Amino acid sequence: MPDPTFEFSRAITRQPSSAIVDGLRAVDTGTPDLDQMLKDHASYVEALKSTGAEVAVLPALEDFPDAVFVEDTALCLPQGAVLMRPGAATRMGEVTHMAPALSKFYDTIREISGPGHIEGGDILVTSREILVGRSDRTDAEGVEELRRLVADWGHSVREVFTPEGVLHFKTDCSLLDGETILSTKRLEASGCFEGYRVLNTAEGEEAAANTIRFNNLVLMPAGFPKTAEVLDRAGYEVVQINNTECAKIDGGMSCLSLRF
Ligand code: CIR
Repeated sequence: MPDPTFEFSRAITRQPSSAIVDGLRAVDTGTPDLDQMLKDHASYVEALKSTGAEVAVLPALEDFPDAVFVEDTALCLPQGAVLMRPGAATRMGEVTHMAPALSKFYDTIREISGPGHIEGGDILVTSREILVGRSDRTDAEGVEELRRLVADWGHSVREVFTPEGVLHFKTDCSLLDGETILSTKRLEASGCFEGYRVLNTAEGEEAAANTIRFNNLVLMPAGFPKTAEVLDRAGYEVVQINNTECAKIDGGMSCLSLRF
């Protein structure tokens, strides 16, 4: 039996559009370069495919600057998919564009209807529960609606908190296997991972926390050698992907795909 938390046969991604220059960001550190981002995106898709998975690349959406970050639009579980309700007003419409792509693979699709908000970047699915970090994008009502929607699928939802000033819960952590989490020290200090095995990002390399375990690989942003070493020593097969352009608009490895 595959472990549904990291063994996947499919992924959905979306081509970056030229609107990426208008992507949301907390701090302006420069304009993302579309050509570089397209190269990085191609490397990311290749890495996913190299594990044997089928990877869909949806067409760019020129009206939605952040649409390349497909993770925020849905939660993919073995029993069905749940369409999200992003807390960023400019990202709401992305969900409508994701629904048809998901319906090709899922018979059951549920949706967060509101009034709450929730984005996929705040959701970490482990082998025992679904952790949802409240953040500027995900509120208590959004968490509660998700809890109700997935209860009969046998999933329990635990509300946790995203550190102040951090965009999403998974900006600061990622799943390495069903029981192991890579986390920044500041997030682990909140106590939310008690009972899990936790590996920490190296000091000054907090931006390496957003990785993805995808089948045999861990995809991580390039440029964080000490954290790469931590993962390597722990026995993970690491692939480093340039993330300089996505990082300018607060995006990373997990945001770029839906995995199921
Ligand atoms: C945003 O602010 O919504 C985008 N610029 C970045 C989204 C990153 N998504 C993620 O971490 N799941």
